[in-house]
Amino acid sequence: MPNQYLAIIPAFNEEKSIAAVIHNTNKYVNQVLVVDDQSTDSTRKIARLHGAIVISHPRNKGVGAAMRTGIAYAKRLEPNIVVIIDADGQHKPHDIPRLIRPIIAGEADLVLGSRFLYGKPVNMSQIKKVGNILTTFATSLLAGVKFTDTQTGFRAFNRKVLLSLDLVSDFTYTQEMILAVCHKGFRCTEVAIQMHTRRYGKSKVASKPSLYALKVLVIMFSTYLRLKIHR
Ligand SMILES: Nc1nc2c(ncn2[C@@H]2O[C@H](COP(=O)(O)OP(=O)(O)O)[C@@H](O)[C@H]2O)c(=O)[nH]1
Ligand SMILES: [Mg+2]
Repeated sequence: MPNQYLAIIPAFNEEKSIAAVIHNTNKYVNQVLVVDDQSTDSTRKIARLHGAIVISHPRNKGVGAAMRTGIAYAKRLEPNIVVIIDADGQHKPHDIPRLIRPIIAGEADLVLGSRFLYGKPVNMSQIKKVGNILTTFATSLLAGVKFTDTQTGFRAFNRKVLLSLDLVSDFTYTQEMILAVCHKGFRCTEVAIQMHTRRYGKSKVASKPSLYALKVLVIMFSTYLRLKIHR
């Protein structure tokens, strides 16, 4: 798939939102890849019906493991740009052109869609905001680059970043990917995006903010040590 754009969508029980996300994402990319984790609803079936390539794990492994699967598949396709977008409708596919613009312009290798670039999002709970600010502060410190939102699942990167990725955490990929990409000297930037309130289904990854923060801190520090050791 030379010169093309691929979207990776991690999905778990998103039958009410996945169709619109795939349909609208398809306007901006050549192929959509959905990584499902044994959803117990019709997510898989709906994703296939809407023309996505669907990979399904035999059991639920977590969004980090799903991203690893998606990246392994993407490496075989070697697209020019990979876009990651959530299946729950919280990101708007019409922001994709703005998200990938710095990559196309040759100004960045990884672009993060930040919900905090111009102030705090209004539709995020107070506890999630505090957790995000703390984990973003710690990630920025370890990465040596100032970010405003390292938890975002809306991001894009070029083929060089794709081929360099070697993620290990099952729980989440968001901070680990940033640390690895910065460590390798790639250029990272942020563009402002709006995050919309979930209309269907339930938040899973950060549904328990204190447990989320704890798991993320473990991932961040183990990633940091791993990168330092393998320098
Ligand atoms: N494949 C896979 N996707 C997941 C899993 N947990 C969440 N997701 C997807 O990852 C994205 C972000 O998850 P969500 O729970 O909304 O995260 P939050 O908004 O940070 O609370 C959504 O598209 C979910 O469907 C999982 O265990 N496996
Ligand atoms: Mg969400």
